Amino acid sequence: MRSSPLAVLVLLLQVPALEVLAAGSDAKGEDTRPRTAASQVGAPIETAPPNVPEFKPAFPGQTRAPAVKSTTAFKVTEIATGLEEPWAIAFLPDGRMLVTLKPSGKLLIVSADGKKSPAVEGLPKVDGRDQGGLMDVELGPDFGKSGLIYWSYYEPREGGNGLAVARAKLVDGAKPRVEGVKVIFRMMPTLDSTKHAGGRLVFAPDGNLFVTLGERSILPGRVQAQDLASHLGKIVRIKPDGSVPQDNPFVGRKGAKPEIWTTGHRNVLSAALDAEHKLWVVEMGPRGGDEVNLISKGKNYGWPTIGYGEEYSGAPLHKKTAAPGLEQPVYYWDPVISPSGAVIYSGALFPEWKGNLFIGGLSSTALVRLVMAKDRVVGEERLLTDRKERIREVVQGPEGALYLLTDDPDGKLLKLSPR
Ligand SMILES: [Ca+2]
Repeated sequence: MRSSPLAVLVLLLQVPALEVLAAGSDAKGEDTRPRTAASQVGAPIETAPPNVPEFKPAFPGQTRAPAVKSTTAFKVTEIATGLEEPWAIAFLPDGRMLVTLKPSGKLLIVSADGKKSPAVEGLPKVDGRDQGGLMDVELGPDFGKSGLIYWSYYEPREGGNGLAVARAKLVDGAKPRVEGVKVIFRMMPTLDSTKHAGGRLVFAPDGNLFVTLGERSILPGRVQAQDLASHLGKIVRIKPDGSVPQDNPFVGRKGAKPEIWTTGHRNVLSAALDAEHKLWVVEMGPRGGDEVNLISKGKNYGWPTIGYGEEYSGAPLHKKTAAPGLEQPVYYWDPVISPSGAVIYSGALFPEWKGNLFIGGLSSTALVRLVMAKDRVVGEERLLTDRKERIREVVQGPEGALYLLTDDPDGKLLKLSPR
């Protein structure tokens, strides 16, 4: 007999997106034909006025892409509840999941039917105030042999904190623990801030590790996003042992941090590789300025010089949206979605989603789906809006379902699979 320790609640998806489509397409009349993956309406899913109407997109489709609607019916299963502000999921080879809890710094192992392990022992203390704590977790590329896992966290330091990345051997069992903890990267300088330290980890197929960072929100940090002597506001690329790949773009430049891969970022909480191994990130922007960026070695993504948003006070932030030598975002949102967590779908369960960029939305309380073509966004859908939950993380499970975490003191681990 099989029994689950938790009642598994299966919610059938409603079709709120269709209602939004109808509301957004009233100029053309409601389209009542059956919709297919290819059927799009011209109106964007976003109907609220922009915060910064004076800023216009650099090219058609850079914002407010046409609304699209998934045709594959799916269900949402609550795998686990009672997770205190969970942040990230990493799948173990046997289908269990490592799940991080941000403020407490706890790492749990959660089984496919929702059983939680005791907290993994041996992780260093985190600064769990505000946006800080234990962030991402990933298996090392050689996990099968080494058992190494990697995680990012706000490291308490003299004079403040900073993002750190550590690795250790996971020792599984009834009382799981880590052994041989080594801090392999420390974002410098240390600042006294509880915000904007990034923290997403992505292993590239060549074994190098991308770590996304942020500029700490406070003004002394913000200006460092353009400073090669600082890690703040950068994406860095390191080897699994923390050493610097010699083909990093600023290796050998006097005064530059050699770990830097790209510059000019505000706070990157979402990163994913596509089928061609290109790195995509989604940046938490200012008011009216969340961005999707396609990351290329050595490029400058503009923060705080250019952008499409404004200060949350409403004060102007950028004189211009474009400047020579500064990259344009592939896509931006005004109003914002507050992105956190992203995956590019490659599974077999939802053929119509292949190559789509999924993003967890916090303030937007949605799972945002972007349909991509030739490195541009050609369609946008907001899923799960009926649940009204802040979505912190989205990953693809080994069988091709999507797994999500909700951002809440009573956070949930959700599975999204075909009905
Ligand atoms: Ca930018």
